[in-house]
Amino acid sequence: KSTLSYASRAKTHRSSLVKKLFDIAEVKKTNVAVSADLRNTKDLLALADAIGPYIAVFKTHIDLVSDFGEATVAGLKSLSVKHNFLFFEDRKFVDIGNTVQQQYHGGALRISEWAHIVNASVLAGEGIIEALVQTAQGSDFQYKDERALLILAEMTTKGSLATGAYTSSAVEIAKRHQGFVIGFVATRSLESVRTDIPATEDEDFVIFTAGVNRSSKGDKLGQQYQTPKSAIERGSDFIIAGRGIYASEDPVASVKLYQEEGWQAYLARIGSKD
Ligand code: UP6
Repeated sequence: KSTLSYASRAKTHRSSLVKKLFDIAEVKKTNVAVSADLRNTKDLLALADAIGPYIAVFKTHIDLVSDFGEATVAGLKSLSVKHNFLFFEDRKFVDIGNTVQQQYHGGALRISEWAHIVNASVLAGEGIIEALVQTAQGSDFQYKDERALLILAEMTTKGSLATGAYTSSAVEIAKRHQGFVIGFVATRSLESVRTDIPATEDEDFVIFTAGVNRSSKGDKLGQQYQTPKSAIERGSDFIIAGRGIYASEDPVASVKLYQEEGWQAYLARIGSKD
């Protein structure tokens, strides 16, 4: 896990999108990524506007939005400018290369046009990552250097099969595609995962951790939570919280508590006092 500040990591990181992400974290003093799992445009935009000042990343499952359309995209884009946060579409691409290219770029949801960050499983092997890299680095791709990919290296659910050989393959594949691949969705730092590929000098993977909740241990469908403090101590760089924030009585009060706990744990990790 990194004991460097977001600011110093921003200076050396090879991804311009990560530089932007770390700058946002530093300026707004937040490592919160809200998981905005809401089902219509009005609720989604209202949440983004209310909690926008306190988050670094707004994570969506855009296929939950029943009235998704131009107004959704335009509304989200203008709020991300107003409040300075990035979008992460939690699409968990998992299919063959030819299919994921079309799911990412174009299609009904036009993910590549608005989502700064997306993620993919490596269940299908390295080809899925190569396919997404190919699209994002294609000559007709307008958002070059403004897009990035996280590899889903672990999952938070009970009995998850994303462990062991799967997780080490995820790390190896990420090492081979540093640049567009900026890191992982994982419950902890993956530095201790052994692979045959030595770390490059500027290797600096970003860890996004789902399954974060301040007051619950899990749900009835196998979700397992850790606290913001535990996640950051274990090497998470950005904590993803959904129901803990948006389903609470007062999402603004709630996001501020996640922000404070996440930030204090980060300061403790880098050995800073304020
Ligand atoms: N998510 C997990 N666990 C994973 C990967 N992703 O919970 O291993 C996602 C879910 C959901 C969010 O798809 O959008 O993180 C968690 O929401 P919650 O905080 O309401 O449980």
